[in-house]
Amino acid sequence: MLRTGGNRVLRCLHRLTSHQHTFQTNKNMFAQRIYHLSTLQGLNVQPNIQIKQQPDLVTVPKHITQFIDEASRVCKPANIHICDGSETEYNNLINLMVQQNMAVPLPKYQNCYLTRTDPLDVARVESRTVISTRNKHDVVPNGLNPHKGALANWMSPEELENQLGERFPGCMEGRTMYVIPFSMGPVGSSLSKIGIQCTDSPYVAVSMRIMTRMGLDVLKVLNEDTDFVKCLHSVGSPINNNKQQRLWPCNPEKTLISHRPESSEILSYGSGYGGNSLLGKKCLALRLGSYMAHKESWLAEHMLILGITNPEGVKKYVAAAFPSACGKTNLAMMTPSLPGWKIECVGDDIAWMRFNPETGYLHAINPENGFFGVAPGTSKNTNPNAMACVFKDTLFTNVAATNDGGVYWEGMGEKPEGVTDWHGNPWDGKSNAAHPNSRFCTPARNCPIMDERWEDPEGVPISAILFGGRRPQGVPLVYEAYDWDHGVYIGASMRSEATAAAEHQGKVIMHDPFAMRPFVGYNMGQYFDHWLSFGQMNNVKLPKIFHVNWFRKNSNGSFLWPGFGDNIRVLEWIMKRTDEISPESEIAKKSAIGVIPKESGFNLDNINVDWNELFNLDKKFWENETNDIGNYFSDNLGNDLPPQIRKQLNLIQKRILKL
Ligand code: SAT
Ligand code: MN
Repeated sequence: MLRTGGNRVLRCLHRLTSHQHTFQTNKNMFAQRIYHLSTLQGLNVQPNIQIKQQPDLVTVPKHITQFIDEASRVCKPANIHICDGSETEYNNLINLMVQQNMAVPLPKYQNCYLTRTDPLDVARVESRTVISTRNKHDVVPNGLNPHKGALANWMSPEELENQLGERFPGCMEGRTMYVIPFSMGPVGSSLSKIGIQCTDSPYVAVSMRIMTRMGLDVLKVLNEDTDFVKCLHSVGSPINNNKQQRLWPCNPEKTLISHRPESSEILSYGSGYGGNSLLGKKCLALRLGSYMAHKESWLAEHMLILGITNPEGVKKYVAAAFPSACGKTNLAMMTPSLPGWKIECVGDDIAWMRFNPETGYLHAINPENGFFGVAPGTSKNTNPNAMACVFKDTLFTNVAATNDGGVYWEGMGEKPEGVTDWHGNPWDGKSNAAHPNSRFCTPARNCPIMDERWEDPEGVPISAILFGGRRPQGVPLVYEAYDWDHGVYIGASMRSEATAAAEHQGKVIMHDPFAMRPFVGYNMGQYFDHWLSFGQMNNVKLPKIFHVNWFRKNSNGSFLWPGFGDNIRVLEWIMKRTDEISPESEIAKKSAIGVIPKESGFNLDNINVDWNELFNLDKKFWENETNDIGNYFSDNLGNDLPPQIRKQLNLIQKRILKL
């Protein structure tokens, strides 16, 4: 039985991948169809087409209706709802979630809601995230002794077909399938990419409206030639299967987040949360994005983008890669502690960048339309701009609630009385009130410091790229690469303490090249090569590359650097360095690991820090560090490691000997 069901879906899903073929064999079946924008009941495509009359008609190109047809044929939803992205639709969906106890209104704020997920569905699941290509080597480098989960997980096309066949047939029974047309990047920009996500989760539909440009505007720009990414998502909990329905439907045992970069498809099953289900974000903008970027000579990166204006009015843009939950949102929205300085936000998580032939600069756009930020630790002190956005039009997930209709999380400020924890139980004051990976999902337009060019289809010119992570030991506050290859080495050798953004337990220091370890859509060795290749380009203004670490601790376990608004001091030094060529200057000097600031050339007005400890380079630490990095490269990349990266490692190891 299962076999038959599986085979049927195999064929259907196969057709999803090759619409050329579908078009030829089903020419008559797929006559151009006009979809009517639907209300909540939606329209029922299978088996009888019941079209609810609406005043607004949109003609959807055939290759797109084919995808919707195929998705509905396989998943068998009770209704189909084509999302128009309107406010009315958003409100209707939210009301539906409230009726179904999937969302709770937060009357203390304006248009804010709280959702609590199943405790088994709280973060990205890297162990069940796979990339499927014909050749394994297109995804997995030739490591000599690959560490499990160290780089992308590959699955063969045959195995994936089987896995999908066990999951998707009938998975939406009894549910509505929402069809979400979305654009990553401004609608119509040549840098943007279109996706169509079919999902049975209203939570995903409303979140996608916040995080992407979604709805009618996208449908209107589609034509017969529009490439789009096919995104199919199900919570994996059909209503007609007689199993007890959970308030937050999911299927943790069967979760699988799969990507087929060669046919631009994402198929995600079993999880309703975050990067597992909002498929425009990590799946499209990073995994498929990096794959496309490699082919098309651009970069899709896990980076925030910000503008810095100094007291003289000079403005520069910077992009920075840190792993998930390491403070990208805080840096992107920083309130500088130094007078006269201004930070403006372009994006907090993802940057799509390409060299602009006219300016020669690397231009970056933020493909997203909102922030899916970590709530714990966000406060009026640490990120007043985030606090200014999240109390209107925001969907909170897994934070705690207060009895006056507000929210609470660790590090938000004073502990209120009468808190309900993220499980929905009275808080005992000891366990976590909010889940460490609890989030706010809020539109970018709410942020008071959005940069005036944040939606510029040309992007903003990047002068510096920062790499960083949580490094309690050994790694100084800031250092600068000697040249492009050294900078690429610094990205490749990034490490950071694990956070709650994925399933990793404990505070282990993980290797995380370019903060892209969970997000690279192709062979990491080729990805390093791709970065190196920009160093060979003519007529380009390469950004300078830096490494930063706000998290170094002293022997008592206290942070050596105040961080947050004081990080402007580091940005000030970086901004000055983007105008200097020589590694040695009034403000900079050489070190074993890169160019570091001179104490006299760094703004320490009105703060007290232990400069020597902050910049101390310990020979033993750096010997171990570079050995670990060398082993990581051999184990996981083997002969796919570009020789230039090995050369940089050797150069640093030689310099360290002299420490
Ligand atoms: O869940 S997300 O992938 O969106 C958050 C993150 O890991 O950065
Ligand atoms: Mn992220």
